Amino acid sequence: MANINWMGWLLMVLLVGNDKTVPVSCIYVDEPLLYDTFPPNFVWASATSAHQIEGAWNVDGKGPSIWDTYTSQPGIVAEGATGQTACNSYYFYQKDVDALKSLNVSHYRFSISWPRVLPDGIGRINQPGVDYYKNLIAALKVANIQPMVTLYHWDLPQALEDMGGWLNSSVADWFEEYARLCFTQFGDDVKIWVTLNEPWITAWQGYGLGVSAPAKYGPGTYTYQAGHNLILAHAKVYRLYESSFKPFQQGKVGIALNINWYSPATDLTADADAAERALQFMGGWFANPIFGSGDYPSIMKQKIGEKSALQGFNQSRLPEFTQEQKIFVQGSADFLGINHYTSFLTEDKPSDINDISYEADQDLYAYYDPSWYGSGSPWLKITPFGLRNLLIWLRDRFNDPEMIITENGCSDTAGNLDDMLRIYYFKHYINNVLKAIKNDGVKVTGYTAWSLMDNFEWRAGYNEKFGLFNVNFTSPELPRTAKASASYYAQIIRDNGFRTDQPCNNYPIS
Ligand code: PNW
Repeated sequence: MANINWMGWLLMVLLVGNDKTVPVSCIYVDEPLLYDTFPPNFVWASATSAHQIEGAWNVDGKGPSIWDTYTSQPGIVAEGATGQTACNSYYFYQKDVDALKSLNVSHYRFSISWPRVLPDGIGRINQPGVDYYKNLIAALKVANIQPMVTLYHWDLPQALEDMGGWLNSSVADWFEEYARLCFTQFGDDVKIWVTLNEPWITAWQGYGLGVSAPAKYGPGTYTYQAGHNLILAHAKVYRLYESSFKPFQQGKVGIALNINWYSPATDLTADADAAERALQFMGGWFANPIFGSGDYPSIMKQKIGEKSALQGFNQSRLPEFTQEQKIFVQGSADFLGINHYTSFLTEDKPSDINDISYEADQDLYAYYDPSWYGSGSPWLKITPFGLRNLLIWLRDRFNDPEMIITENGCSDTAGNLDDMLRIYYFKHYINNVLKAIKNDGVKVTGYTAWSLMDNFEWRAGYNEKFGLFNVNFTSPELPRTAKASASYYAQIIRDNGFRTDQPCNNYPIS
């Protein structure tokens, strides 16, 4: 036992300490757990997305996506990696279903590749692509696992990007046509739909900073235009489902927003305001129109409006919703999906007025507390308290919506099977969800672990591994092997919560 602890400590330092040294005393100090169970029928899931796992990027009639285009350029993705093969789930989906079965999950969150079913984005249907998802759903049914399906996880058909992509307001009509096809083809079996995965990433990284496909650069302008079209496209698809499919398919439709937690760095009111502003700019940007007033947060309208005027724009860089659009958008979701990973400390800090960007518009400085544990991703620090705080914040700001955690998880770079760091992460984040439900009365109805398996982690390639299952990428069969965290997660699901006599729940790390 002593030996195992020592090994664990070493591994922990190796995994956690790749960008700093973790004080040894921190490693064994666990936050006290709440030993209790989740509500009956709680949704337990794990997730992937099409481009990250499917491979088969150009077979059976699939059209190229903006990520296929983006990763074909040299120097973009770490080590020139691409999603061309990835986990080859287009062929090996039964392995994924087997892995899911061993986790005891009730649901599998996966995404449909838009260009696989509509190679040109609109028009011509690619039947082999439709059949692939039918086969996957059928295999899930045999395993008694329900699908939770994301319509858009970043892989826009290149043909639509060639017409302006998310900057073209016609994108709402294109997205509606695609969604209608999916609801028609798969809606008898899919009862939980997610329209968009993380519109924040598309708007800010895809069209603002240009560090994600389609790599357009307009940090203070395109960002908000893309965001606006994303919200309207989401609402259009919600209304389509509500009027034409919900009456007989009886599912729910939501949106998955990635929202960090922001704590004030000090007791100063200015820093508390800065933290609130950061949350509003990240979460409120999309949640306020859909779950709140039907419009952007007032702090965004004020800041961007004032700065735009000083910068010589003749109108705000933040587009306006018409009265009809506000009514159309408000209430356009049955649940709020939350992708949550990490937290920041926040200070008030006025930006340079010549800096025309979404980031500068916020007038703040956000950073990580150096005492927080790291992970395999530079942006991901382990802060379980953040998830509970975020859930409470969302409940209070957006009318106590039903929430599903649509992603939560942690990376390492080793992909080791003895993944104590990930067990630590899941234990404490999931326990904070339980506390939010039991102690704070937040309406969370499901939890999704990101990710089912190591996969194509976008610009980080295959270096940052989020999987509950290891994938051996050097073997052509791409075998999936359960990590220790997979057994731990399966145990939590089996118990529907935290039991005192579950060894991992008593022993702090493993
Ligand atoms: C999510 N952040 O992206 C995506 O939905 C997944 O496809 C991805 O694999 C996963 O998280 C891990 O990265 C995020 O900077 C990217 O806060 C960045 C952030 C959050 C989520």
